[in-house]
Amino acid sequence: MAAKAARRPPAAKPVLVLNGPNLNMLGKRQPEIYGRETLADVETACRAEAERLGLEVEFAQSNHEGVLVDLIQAAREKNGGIVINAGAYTHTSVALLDALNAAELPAVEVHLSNIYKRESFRHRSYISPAAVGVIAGLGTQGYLLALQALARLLSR
Ligand code: CA2
Repeated sequence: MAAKAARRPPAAKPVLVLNGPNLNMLGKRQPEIYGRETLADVETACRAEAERLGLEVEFAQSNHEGVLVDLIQAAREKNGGIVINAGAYTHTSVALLDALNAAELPAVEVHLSNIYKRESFRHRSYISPAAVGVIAGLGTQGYLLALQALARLLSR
């Protein structure tokens, strides 16, 4: 009889840290809102935190809604959870909401700024209904807190 293929438990799959439009500009413009750290600095900090937590991470950024949908669709098989800062698509994208719901993975929504302190159009998130939790206003620390939350959820 053929041996059953060993399946990796979901917790062993890497967490996808996904960033949306304009987040590649972090640290280069509007430091008064988004701080001085670059997206490369955020990736470095996430990798260090992930190592401390015993998680693997994959980091991605795109300015294109369809590319973000593709990455979320692929995550359903490849990843154990998602940390997502969807940037401005947070406030507009039914496509990202649908993709996150279809992925059926724990997702934590992160925003660097406190979106509730800003313009009213930023108060509405289309993707929050697909998230296990939302972190806003804590700068880049929000990504690390999101990884901590996922590490705990995935270890259950
Ligand atoms: O606070 C956040 O993390 C946001 O997701 C950032 C988005 C914004 O549209 C959301 O309402 C809240 C914007 C990301 C743009 O990032 C830049 C960073 C530096 C310079 C220019 C843009």
